[in-house]
Amino acid sequence: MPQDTCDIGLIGLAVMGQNLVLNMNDHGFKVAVYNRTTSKVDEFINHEAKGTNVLGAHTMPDFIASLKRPRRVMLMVKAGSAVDQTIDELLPFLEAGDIVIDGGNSLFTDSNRREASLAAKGILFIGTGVSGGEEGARLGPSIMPGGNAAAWEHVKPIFQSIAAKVEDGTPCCDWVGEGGSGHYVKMIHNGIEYGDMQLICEAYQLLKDGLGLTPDELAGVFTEWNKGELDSYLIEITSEIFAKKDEDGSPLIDKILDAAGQKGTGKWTCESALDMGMPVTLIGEAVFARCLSAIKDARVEASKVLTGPATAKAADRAEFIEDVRRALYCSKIISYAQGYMLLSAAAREYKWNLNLGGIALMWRGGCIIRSRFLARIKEAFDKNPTLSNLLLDSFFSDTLDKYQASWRSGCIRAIQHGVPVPAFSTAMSFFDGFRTARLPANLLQAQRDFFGAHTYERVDQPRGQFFHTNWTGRGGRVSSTTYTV
Ligand code: NBP
Repeated sequence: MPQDTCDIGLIGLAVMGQNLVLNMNDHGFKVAVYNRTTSKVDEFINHEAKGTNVLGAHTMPDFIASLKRPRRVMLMVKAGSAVDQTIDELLPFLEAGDIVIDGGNSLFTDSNRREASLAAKGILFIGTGVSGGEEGARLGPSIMPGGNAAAWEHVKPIFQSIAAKVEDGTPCCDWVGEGGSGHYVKMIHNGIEYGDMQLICEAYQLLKDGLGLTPDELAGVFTEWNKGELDSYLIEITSEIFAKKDEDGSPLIDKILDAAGQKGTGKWTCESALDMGMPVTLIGEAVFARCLSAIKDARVEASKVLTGPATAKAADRAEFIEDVRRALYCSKIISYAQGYMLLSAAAREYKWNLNLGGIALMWRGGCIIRSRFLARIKEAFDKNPTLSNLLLDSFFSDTLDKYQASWRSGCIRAIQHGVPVPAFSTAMSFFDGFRTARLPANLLQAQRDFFGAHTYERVDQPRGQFFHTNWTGRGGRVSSTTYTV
Protein backbone atom coordinates (compact mmCIF):
# COMPACT_ATOMS: atom_id res chain seq x y z
CA MET A 1 0.00 0.00 0.00
CA PRO A 2 1.55 3.39 -1.01
CA GLN A 3 2.60 5.56 1.97
CA ASP A 4 1.93 9.27 2.56
CA THR A 5 0.29 9.86 -0.81
CA CYS A 6 -3.38 10.54 -0.09
CA ASP A 7 -4.77 14.03 0.46
CA ILE A 8 -7.56 12.84 2.72
CA GLY A 9 -8.95 9.62 4.16
CA LEU A 10 -12.63 8.79 4.61
CA ILE A 11 -14.10 6.22 6.96
CA GLY A 12 -17.69 5.03 6.41
CA LEU A 13 -18.61 3.78 2.96
CA ALA A 14 -22.40 4.07 3.10
CA VAL A 15 -24.32 6.29 0.68
CA MET A 16 -22.91 9.66 1.88
CA GLY A 17 -19.32 8.50 2.29
CA GLN A 18 -19.11 6.83 -1.12
CA ASN A 19 -20.50 9.83 -2.95
CA LEU A 20 -18.27 12.32 -1.13
CA VAL A 21 -15.22 10.22 -2.02
CA LEU A 22 -16.17 10.16 -5.71
CA ASN A 23 -16.78 13.92 -5.61
CA MET A 24 -13.33 14.51 -4.06
CA ASN A 25 -11.74 12.22 -6.65
CA ASP A 26 -13.45 14.19 -9.47
CA HIS A 27 -11.85 17.34 -8.10
CA GLY A 28 -8.36 15.88 -8.26
CA PHE A 29 -7.89 14.82 -4.63
CA LYS A 30 -6.43 11.43 -3.83
CA VAL A 31 -8.63 9.72 -1.26
CA ALA A 32 -7.99 6.69 0.94
CA VAL A 33 -11.03 4.80 2.22
CA TYR A 34 -11.74 2.46 5.09
CA ASN A 35 -14.93 0.89 6.43
CA ARG A 36 -15.64 -1.21 9.54
CA THR A 37 -17.00 -4.00 7.36
CA THR A 38 -13.98 -4.29 5.07
CA SER A 39 -15.78 -6.21 2.33
CA LYS A 40 -17.49 -2.89 1.52
CA VAL A 41 -14.09 -1.38 0.77
CA ASP A 42 -13.50 -4.01 -1.91
CA GLU A 43 -17.02 -3.69 -3.29
CA PHE A 44 -16.57 0.06 -3.58
CA ILE A 45 -13.10 -0.10 -5.13
CA ASN A 46 -14.23 -2.74 -7.64
CA HIS A 47 -17.49 -1.08 -8.63
CA GLU A 48 -18.36 2.59 -7.95
CA ALA A 49 -14.70 3.66 -7.60
CA LYS A 50 -13.33 1.45 -10.39
CA GLY A 51 -10.93 3.41 -12.60
CA THR A 52 -10.51 6.24 -10.06
CA ASN A 53 -7.49 7.15 -7.90
CA VAL A 54 -9.27 6.05 -4.71
CA LEU A 55 -7.18 3.77 -2.51
CA GLY A 56 -8.84 1.11 -0.35
CA ALA A 57 -7.41 0.04 3.02
CA HIS A 58 -8.31 -3.07 5.03
CA THR A 59 -6.75 -2.02 8.33
CA MET A 60 -6.64 1.20 10.28
CA PRO A 61 -2.78 1.30 10.31
CA ASP A 62 -2.64 0.88 6.50
CA PHE A 63 -5.30 3.53 6.08
CA ILE A 64 -3.46 6.07 8.26
CA ALA A 65 -0.08 5.29 6.72
CA SER A 66 -1.43 6.16 3.27
CA LEU A 67 -2.22 9.77 4.29
CA LYS A 68 -0.08 12.88 3.81
CA ARG A 69 0.70 14.88 6.96
CA PRO A 70 -1.10 16.48 8.69
CA ARG A 71 -3.46 13.56 8.23
CA ARG A 72 -6.99 14.54 7.33
CA VAL A 73 -9.48 11.83 8.32
CA MET A 74 -13.16 12.33 7.58
CA LEU A 75 -15.78 10.17 9.31
CA MET A 76 -19.09 9.49 7.54
CA VAL A 77 -20.38 6.88 9.97
CA LYS A 78 -23.70 6.68 11.76
CA ALA A 79 -24.12 9.56 14.21
CA GLY A 80 -23.81 8.74 17.93
CA SER A 81 -21.61 6.14 19.59
CA ALA A 82 -20.18 4.95 16.23
CA VAL A 83 -18.34 8.29 15.95
CA ASP A 84 -16.76 7.91 19.40
CA GLN A 85 -15.83 4.30 18.72
CA THR A 86 -14.20 5.20 15.41
CA ILE A 87 -12.28 8.11 16.99
CA ASP A 88 -11.07 5.76 19.76
CA GLU A 89 -9.85 3.30 17.13
CA LEU A 90 -8.10 6.05 15.19
CA LEU A 91 -6.36 7.78 18.08
CA PRO A 92 -3.44 5.35 18.62
CA PHE A 93 -2.33 5.99 15.03
CA LEU A 94 -2.66 9.80 14.98
CA GLU A 95 -0.12 12.44 16.02
CA ALA A 96 -0.37 16.07 17.15
CA GLY A 97 -1.62 18.34 14.37
CA ASP A 98 -3.63 15.61 12.60
CA ILE A 99 -7.22 16.46 11.80
CA VAL A 100 -10.38 14.46 12.48
CA ILE A 101 -13.52 15.60 10.65
CA ASP A 102 -16.94 14.28 11.59
CA GLY A 103 -19.29 14.80 8.62
CA GLY A 104 -22.29 12.94 10.03
CA ASN A 105 -25.41 14.44 11.59
CA SER A 106 -23.93 14.55 15.08
CA LEU A 107 -25.55 16.34 17.98
CA PHE A 108 -23.69 19.64 18.48
CA THR A 109 -23.07 18.99 22.17
CA ASP A 110 -21.23 15.79 21.19
CA SER A 111 -19.10 17.88 18.81
CA ASN A 112 -18.41 20.42 21.58
CA ARG A 113 -17.20 17.53 23.72
CA ARG A 114 -15.15 15.85 20.96
CA GLU A 115 -13.47 19.10 19.96
CA ALA A 116 -12.37 19.78 23.53
CA SER A 117 -11.19 16.24 24.28
CA LEU A 118 -9.23 15.92 21.02
CA ALA A 119 -7.69 19.39 21.45
CA ALA A 120 -6.30 18.17 24.78
CA LYS A 121 -4.46 15.47 22.80
CA GLY A 122 -3.22 17.93 20.15
CA ILE A 123 -5.66 16.60 17.52
CA LEU A 124 -7.68 19.19 15.58
CA PHE A 125 -11.38 18.37 15.33
CA ILE A 126 -13.90 19.63 12.81
CA GLY A 127 -17.60 18.85 13.15
CA THR A 128 -19.24 19.59 9.84
CA GLY A 129 -22.78 19.49 8.59
CA VAL A 130 -23.09 18.05 5.09
CA SER A 131 -26.41 18.62 3.37
CA GLY A 132 -27.88 17.61 0.05
CA GLY A 133 -28.35 13.88 0.49
CA GLU A 134 -26.90 11.40 -1.99
CA GLU A 135 -27.01 13.69 -5.01
CA GLY A 136 -25.55 16.63 -3.11
CA ALA A 137 -22.69 14.52 -1.78
CA ARG A 138 -21.88 13.35 -5.32
CA LEU A 139 -22.27 16.64 -7.21
CA GLY A 140 -21.86 19.41 -4.66
CA PRO A 141 -23.22 19.53 -1.11
CA SER A 142 -23.59 22.43 1.25
CA ILE A 143 -20.83 21.99 3.84
CA MET A 144 -20.94 23.70 7.25
CA PRO A 145 -17.64 23.14 9.11
CA GLY A 146 -16.93 24.30 12.64
CA GLY A 147 -14.51 23.33 15.40
CA ASN A 148 -10.79 23.91 15.79
CA ALA A 149 -10.03 26.90 13.54
CA ALA A 150 -6.39 25.81 13.11
CA ALA A 151 -7.67 22.91 10.99
CA TRP A 152 -9.59 25.05 8.51
CA GLU A 153 -6.72 26.01 6.20
CA HIS A 154 -5.89 22.31 5.76
CA VAL A 155 -9.35 21.24 4.65
CA LYS A 156 -10.58 24.45 3.02
CA PRO A 157 -9.26 23.67 -0.50
CA ILE A 158 -10.88 20.24 -0.49
CA PHE A 159 -14.21 21.28 1.00
CA GLN A 160 -14.62 24.42 -1.09
CA SER A 161 -13.78 22.48 -4.28
CA ILE A 162 -16.36 19.76 -3.71
CA ALA A 163 -19.11 22.04 -2.34
CA ALA A 164 -22.02 23.39 -4.38
CA LYS A 165 -21.46 26.83 -5.90
CA VAL A 166 -23.86 29.76 -6.20
CA GLU A 167 -24.28 31.61 -9.52
CA ASP A 168 -21.13 33.72 -9.10
CA GLY A 169 -19.05 30.66 -8.22
CA THR A 170 -18.93 31.25 -4.45
CA PRO A 171 -18.78 27.87 -2.69
CA CYS A 172 -21.59 26.89 -0.33
CA CYS A 173 -18.99 26.17 2.34
CA ASP A 174 -17.19 28.49 4.70
CA TRP A 175 -15.90 28.38 8.24
CA VAL A 176 -18.85 28.52 10.64
CA GLY A 177 -17.18 28.96 14.01
CA GLU A 178 -15.86 27.31 17.15
CA GLY A 179 -16.73 24.02 18.91
CA GLY A 180 -19.88 22.30 17.73
CA SER A 181 -21.15 25.32 15.79
CA GLY A 182 -20.92 23.54 12.41
CA HIS A 183 -23.24 20.81 13.61
CA TYR A 184 -25.46 23.39 15.31
CA VAL A 185 -25.89 25.24 12.02
CA LYS A 186 -26.69 21.94 10.28
CA MET A 187 -29.25 21.20 12.99
CA ILE A 188 -30.91 24.58 12.42
CA HIS A 189 -30.82 23.89 8.67
CA ASN A 190 -32.67 20.63 9.27
CA GLY A 191 -35.16 22.31 11.60
CA ILE A 192 -35.87 24.94 8.96
CA GLU A 193 -36.24 22.13 6.44
CA TYR A 194 -38.95 20.60 8.67
CA GLY A 195 -40.69 23.99 8.71
CA ASP A 196 -40.47 24.54 4.94
CA MET A 197 -41.83 21.05 4.25
CA GLN A 198 -44.73 21.50 6.68
CA LEU A 199 -45.64 24.86 5.12
CA ILE A 200 -45.75 23.27 1.67
CA CYS A 201 -47.90 20.44 3.04
CA GLU A 202 -50.36 22.92 4.54
CA ALA A 203 -50.59 24.79 1.22
CA TYR A 204 -51.25 21.43 -0.47
CA GLN A 205 -54.07 20.44 1.85
CA LEU A 206 -55.66 23.86 1.71
CA LEU A 207 -55.61 23.92 -2.10
CA LYS A 208 -56.85 20.32 -2.26
CA ASP A 209 -59.59 20.44 0.38
CA GLY A 210 -60.55 24.12 0.25
CA LEU A 211 -60.40 24.61 -3.50
CA GLY A 212 -60.63 21.06 -4.81
CA LEU A 213 -57.45 21.07 -6.90
CA THR A 214 -56.33 17.77 -8.41
CA PRO A 215 -52.70 16.59 -8.29
CA ASP A 216 -52.21 17.66 -11.93
CA GLU A 217 -53.59 21.12 -11.13
CA LEU A 218 -51.39 21.27 -8.02
CA ALA A 219 -48.36 20.40 -10.17
CA GLY A 220 -49.22 23.40 -12.34
CA VAL A 221 -49.63 25.74 -9.35
CA PHE A 222 -46.30 24.70 -7.83
CA THR A 223 -44.53 25.00 -11.19
CA GLU A 224 -45.82 28.58 -11.41
CA TRP A 225 -44.82 29.34 -7.81
CA ASN A 226 -41.33 28.08 -8.54
CA LYS A 227 -40.89 30.79 -11.16
CA GLY A 228 -41.35 33.56 -8.57
CA GLU A 229 -40.20 34.50 -5.09
CA LEU A 230 -40.88 30.98 -3.75
CA ASP A 231 -38.30 29.55 -6.20
CA SER A 232 -36.65 26.72 -4.26
CA TYR A 233 -35.63 23.08 -4.43
CA LEU A 234 -38.52 21.94 -2.22
CA ILE A 235 -41.18 23.75 -4.29
CA GLU A 236 -39.60 22.33 -7.45
CA ILE A 237 -39.62 18.71 -6.26
CA THR A 238 -43.16 19.16 -4.92
CA SER A 239 -44.44 20.01 -8.41
CA GLU A 240 -42.67 16.90 -9.73
CA ILE A 241 -44.20 14.77 -6.96
CA PHE A 242 -47.73 15.92 -7.88
CA ALA A 243 -47.11 15.11 -11.55
CA LYS A 244 -45.78 11.60 -10.86
CA LYS A 245 -48.11 8.76 -11.84
CA ASP A 246 -48.26 5.29 -10.33
CA GLU A 247 -47.99 2.23 -12.59
CA ASP A 248 -51.77 2.27 -13.14
CA GLY A 249 -51.59 5.87 -14.38
CA SER A 250 -53.19 7.44 -11.29
CA PRO A 251 -51.37 10.09 -9.20
CA LEU A 252 -48.81 8.41 -6.94
CA ILE A 253 -49.27 11.06 -4.23
CA ASP A 254 -52.79 9.75 -3.51
CA LYS A 255 -51.41 6.25 -2.84
CA ILE A 256 -48.86 7.31 -0.20
CA LEU A 257 -49.81 6.77 3.44
CA ASP A 258 -50.08 10.00 5.44
CA ALA A 259 -47.88 8.98 8.40
CA ALA A 260 -44.63 10.95 8.54
CA GLY A 261 -41.31 9.72 9.89
CA GLN A 262 -38.52 11.75 11.46
CA LYS A 263 -34.95 11.17 12.48
CA GLY A 264 -34.68 13.68 15.31
CA THR A 265 -32.89 16.78 14.08
CA GLY A 266 -36.14 18.80 14.14
CA LYS A 267 -36.69 17.67 17.72
CA TRP A 268 -33.11 18.65 18.61
CA THR A 269 -33.76 22.15 17.22
CA CYS A 270 -36.86 22.47 19.41
CA GLU A 271 -35.03 21.16 22.47
CA SER A 272 -32.31 23.74 21.94
CA ALA A 273 -34.95 26.45 21.43
CA LEU A 274 -36.58 25.50 24.74
CA ASP A 275 -33.20 25.43 26.49
CA MET A 276 -32.41 28.85 25.06
CA GLY A 277 -35.90 30.29 25.76
CA MET A 278 -36.35 31.20 22.09
CA PRO A 279 -39.85 31.07 20.55
CA VAL A 280 -39.07 28.87 17.54
CA THR A 281 -42.73 28.00 17.24
CA LEU A 282 -42.95 27.11 13.58
CA ILE A 283 -40.37 24.33 13.67
CA GLY A 284 -42.05 23.12 16.87
CA GLU A 285 -45.39 22.90 15.08
CA ALA A 286 -43.72 21.14 12.15
CA VAL A 287 -42.35 18.47 14.48
CA PHE A 288 -45.72 18.06 16.23
CA ALA A 289 -47.52 17.91 12.87
CA ARG A 290 -45.37 14.88 12.01
CA CYS A 291 -46.27 13.38 15.40
CA LEU A 292 -50.00 13.96 14.75
CA SER A 293 -49.69 12.41 11.30
CA ALA A 294 -47.99 9.36 12.80
CA ILE A 295 -50.98 8.50 15.05
CA LYS A 296 -52.90 7.48 11.94
CA ASP A 297 -55.12 4.86 13.57
CA ALA A 298 -56.29 7.30 16.25
CA ARG A 299 -57.06 9.91 13.58
CA VAL A 300 -59.04 7.45 11.51
CA GLU A 301 -61.12 6.57 14.60
CA ALA A 302 -61.62 10.24 15.48
CA SER A 303 -62.64 11.08 11.91
CA LYS A 304 -65.68 8.83 12.39
CA VAL A 305 -66.81 10.76 15.47
CA LEU A 306 -65.66 14.36 15.17
CA THR A 307 -67.06 16.57 12.43
CA GLY A 308 -65.75 19.78 10.91
CA PRO A 309 -67.52 22.67 9.16
CA ALA A 310 -69.63 21.99 6.06
CA THR A 311 -68.02 24.66 3.92
CA ALA A 312 -68.48 24.53 0.16
CA LYS A 313 -65.34 24.52 -2.00
CA ALA A 314 -64.18 28.06 -2.74
CA ALA A 315 -65.06 29.55 -6.12
CA ASP A 316 -62.55 32.42 -6.32
CA ARG A 317 -59.76 30.21 -7.58
CA ALA A 318 -57.09 32.79 -8.49
CA GLU A 319 -57.57 34.78 -5.29
CA PHE A 320 -57.57 31.63 -3.17
CA ILE A 321 -54.32 30.39 -4.71
CA GLU A 322 -52.67 33.77 -4.22
CA ASP A 323 -53.77 33.91 -0.55
CA VAL A 324 -52.20 30.51 0.02
CA ARG A 325 -49.00 31.50 -1.80
CA ARG A 326 -48.65 34.64 0.26
CA ALA A 327 -49.44 32.81 3.50
CA LEU A 328 -46.71 30.34 2.61
CA TYR A 329 -44.19 33.06 1.79
CA CYS A 330 -44.89 35.16 4.89
CA SER A 331 -44.82 32.08 7.14
CA LYS A 332 -41.49 31.12 5.61
CA ILE A 333 -40.11 34.56 6.46
CA ILE A 334 -41.25 34.09 10.06
CA SER A 335 -39.70 30.61 10.22
CA TYR A 336 -36.30 31.83 9.05
CA ALA A 337 -36.47 34.80 11.41
CA GLN A 338 -37.13 32.38 14.28
CA GLY A 339 -34.29 30.10 13.16
CA TYR A 340 -31.93 33.06 13.08
CA MET A 341 -33.08 34.17 16.53
CA LEU A 342 -32.06 30.75 17.79
CA LEU A 343 -28.71 30.88 15.97
CA SER A 344 -27.96 34.25 17.53
CA ALA A 345 -28.96 33.04 20.99
CA ALA A 346 -26.74 29.95 20.62
CA ALA A 347 -23.84 32.12 19.46
CA ARG A 348 -24.21 34.20 22.65
CA GLU A 349 -24.63 31.15 24.87
CA TYR A 350 -21.69 29.16 23.48
CA LYS A 351 -19.53 32.20 22.60
CA TRP A 352 -19.40 31.32 18.92
CA ASN A 353 -18.53 34.08 16.51
CA LEU A 354 -21.07 33.15 13.82
CA ASN A 355 -21.23 34.85 10.44
CA LEU A 356 -25.02 34.95 10.03
CA GLY A 357 -25.02 36.21 6.43
CA GLY A 358 -22.35 33.66 5.49
CA ILE A 359 -24.57 30.88 6.86
CA ALA A 360 -27.40 31.94 4.52
CA LEU A 361 -24.91 31.81 1.66
CA MET A 362 -23.85 28.26 2.63
CA TRP A 363 -27.50 27.22 2.34
CA ARG A 364 -27.96 28.90 -1.05
CA GLY A 365 -26.88 25.81 -2.98
CA GLY A 366 -26.45 22.08 -2.56
CA CYS A 367 -28.81 21.63 0.37
CA ILE A 368 -32.48 20.79 0.74
CA ILE A 369 -33.57 24.31 1.77
CA ARG A 370 -31.73 26.02 -1.11
CA SER A 371 -33.79 28.86 -2.48
CA ARG A 372 -33.73 32.27 -4.05
CA PHE A 373 -35.07 33.61 -0.75
CA LEU A 374 -31.79 32.92 1.08
CA ALA A 375 -30.06 35.58 -1.02
CA ARG A 376 -32.38 38.11 0.67
CA ILE A 377 -31.15 37.00 4.09
CA LYS A 378 -27.53 37.36 2.99
CA GLU A 379 -28.32 40.85 1.66
CA ALA A 380 -30.00 41.82 4.93
CA PHE A 381 -26.89 40.91 6.95
CA ASP A 382 -24.59 42.52 4.35
CA LYS A 383 -26.60 45.73 4.76
CA ASN A 384 -26.54 45.52 8.54
CA PRO A 385 -24.17 42.95 10.09
CA THR A 386 -25.60 43.66 13.57
CA LEU A 387 -29.23 43.26 12.50
CA SER A 388 -31.04 42.13 15.65
CA ASN A 389 -33.94 40.40 13.90
CA LEU A 390 -34.54 39.57 10.23
CA LEU A 391 -38.10 40.91 10.45
CA LEU A 392 -36.67 44.39 11.05
CA ASP A 393 -34.86 44.41 7.70
CA SER A 394 -36.82 46.58 5.27
CA PHE A 395 -37.17 43.88 2.61
CA PHE A 396 -38.84 41.49 5.07
CA SER A 397 -40.90 44.08 6.96
CA ASP A 398 -42.16 45.58 3.66
CA THR A 399 -43.07 42.14 2.30
CA LEU A 400 -45.00 41.21 5.45
CA ASP A 401 -46.76 44.56 5.31
CA LYS A 402 -47.67 44.17 1.64
CA TYR A 403 -48.87 40.54 1.94
CA GLN A 404 -50.38 40.71 5.40
CA ALA A 405 -54.06 40.93 4.43
CA SER A 406 -53.74 38.01 2.02
CA TRP A 407 -51.76 35.96 4.58
CA ARG A 408 -54.54 36.52 7.16
CA SER A 409 -57.12 35.61 4.55
CA GLY A 410 -55.24 32.35 3.85
CA CYS A 411 -55.36 31.45 7.55
CA ILE A 412 -59.05 32.39 7.82
CA ARG A 413 -59.88 30.28 4.77
CA ALA A 414 -58.15 27.30 6.41
CA ILE A 415 -60.18 27.73 9.59
CA GLN A 416 -63.41 28.10 7.61
CA HIS A 417 -62.70 24.91 5.69
CA GLY A 418 -61.53 23.01 8.77
CA VAL A 419 -58.08 22.45 7.26
CA PRO A 420 -55.30 22.25 9.87
CA VAL A 421 -52.59 24.86 9.30
CA PRO A 422 -50.49 24.79 12.48
CA ALA A 423 -47.44 26.33 10.81
CA PHE A 424 -49.31 29.07 8.93
CA SER A 425 -51.20 30.04 12.05
CA THR A 426 -48.29 29.91 14.48
CA ALA A 427 -46.37 32.16 12.08
CA MET A 428 -49.28 34.60 12.12
CA SER A 429 -49.52 34.49 15.92
CA PHE A 430 -45.78 34.98 16.28
CA PHE A 431 -45.92 37.98 13.96
CA ASP A 432 -48.78 39.48 15.96
CA GLY A 433 -47.00 38.74 19.22
CA PHE A 434 -43.61 40.05 18.14
CA ARG A 435 -45.04 43.32 16.85
CA THR A 436 -47.10 43.91 20.03
CA ALA A 437 -45.45 46.24 22.51
CA ARG A 438 -47.76 45.20 25.37
CA LEU A 439 -48.77 41.56 25.62
CA PRO A 440 -51.12 40.15 28.28
CA ALA A 441 -48.19 38.82 30.29
CA ASN A 442 -48.97 41.53 32.88
CA LEU A 443 -52.01 39.41 33.80
CA LEU A 444 -49.88 36.28 33.76
CA GLN A 445 -47.43 37.84 36.18
CA ALA A 446 -50.31 38.91 38.40
CA GLN A 447 -51.65 35.34 38.42
CA ARG A 448 -48.21 33.96 39.29
CA ASP A 449 -47.84 36.45 42.10
CA PHE A 450 -51.39 35.76 43.29
CA PHE A 451 -51.03 32.00 43.74
CA GLY A 452 -47.28 31.60 44.23
CA ALA A 453 -45.90 34.94 45.42
CA HIS A 454 -43.63 34.88 42.36
CA THR A 455 -43.44 38.72 42.25
CA TYR A 456 -43.70 41.06 39.26
CA GLU A 457 -41.99 44.09 37.78
CA ARG A 458 -43.90 47.38 37.36
CA VAL A 459 -44.18 49.63 34.32
CA ASP A 460 -43.63 52.68 36.56
CA GLN A 461 -40.43 51.34 38.17
CA PRO A 462 -37.01 50.42 36.70
CA ARG A 463 -36.60 46.87 35.28
CA GLY A 464 -35.09 44.41 37.72
CA GLN A 465 -37.07 45.55 40.75
CA PHE A 466 -39.60 42.96 41.88
CA PHE A 467 -42.81 43.54 43.83
CA HIS A 468 -45.23 41.31 45.65
CA THR A 469 -48.84 42.11 46.45
CA ASN A 470 -50.90 40.48 49.15
CA TRP A 471 -53.83 39.98 46.73
CA THR A 472 -56.38 38.58 49.18
CA GLY A 473 -55.28 40.13 52.40
CA ARG A 474 -54.78 36.59 53.74
CA GLY A 475 -51.24 36.00 52.38
CA GLY A 476 -47.98 36.68 54.19
CA ARG A 477 -45.24 39.17 53.33
CA VAL A 478 -42.74 36.58 52.04
CA SER A 479 -42.29 36.20 48.27
CA SER A 480 -40.93 33.28 46.28
CA THR A 481 -37.45 33.30 44.76
CA THR A 482 -37.61 35.01 41.38
CA TYR A 483 -36.44 33.07 38.40
CA THR A 484 -36.90 33.38 34.70
CA VAL A 485 -37.74 30.54 32.35
P1 NBP B 1 -25.41 5.52 7.88
O1 NBP B 1 -25.86 6.59 8.79
O2 NBP B 1 -26.37 4.47 7.50
O3 NBP B 1 -24.11 4.82 8.53
C1 NBP B 1 -23.52 3.70 7.93
C2 NBP B 1 -22.02 3.73 8.11
O4 NBP B 1 -21.69 3.78 9.50
C3 NBP B 1 -21.39 2.47 7.56
O5 NBP B 1 -20.15 2.78 6.98
C4 NBP B 1 -21.21 1.64 8.82
O6 NBP B 1 -20.20 0.67 8.72
C5 NBP B 1 -20.79 2.70 9.78
N1 NBP B 1 -20.88 2.30 11.18
C6 NBP B 1 -21.94 1.97 11.96
BR1 NBP B 1 -23.65 1.85 11.36
N2 NBP B 1 -21.61 1.68 13.21
C7 NBP B 1 -20.28 1.81 13.26
C8 NBP B 1 -19.34 1.64 14.29
N3 NBP B 1 -19.72 1.32 15.52
N4 NBP B 1 -18.03 1.84 14.00
C9 NBP B 1 -17.65 2.17 12.76
N5 NBP B 1 -18.50 2.36 11.73
C10 NBP B 1 -19.79 2.19 11.98
O7 NBP B 1 -24.77 6.14 6.53
P2 NBP B 1 -25.15 7.43 5.67
O8 NBP B 1 -26.62 7.48 5.37
O9 NBP B 1 -24.19 7.45 4.53
O10 NBP B 1 -24.85 8.63 6.63
C11 NBP B 1 -23.56 8.89 7.19
C12 NBP B 1 -23.68 10.08 8.11
O11 NBP B 1 -24.10 11.22 7.32
C13 NBP B 1 -24.75 9.93 9.18
O12 NBP B 1 -24.36 10.62 10.34
C14 NBP B 1 -25.96 10.60 8.60
O13 NBP B 1 -26.85 11.08 9.58
C15 NBP B 1 -25.31 11.75 7.83
N6 NBP B 1 -26.10 12.24 6.69
C16 NBP B 1 -26.83 11.40 5.91
C17 NBP B 1 -27.54 11.91 4.83
C18 NBP B 1 -28.35 10.99 3.94
O14 NBP B 1 -29.07 11.52 3.07
N7 NBP B 1 -28.22 9.69 4.06
C19 NBP B 1 -27.51 13.28 4.55
C20 NBP B 1 -26.72 14.10 5.35
C21 NBP B 1 -26.02 13.59 6.42
P3 NBP B 1 -20.60 -0.84 8.32
O15 NBP B 1 -20.64 -0.85 6.84
O16 NBP B 1 -19.48 -1.63 8.89
O17 NBP B 1 -21.93 -1.15 8.95
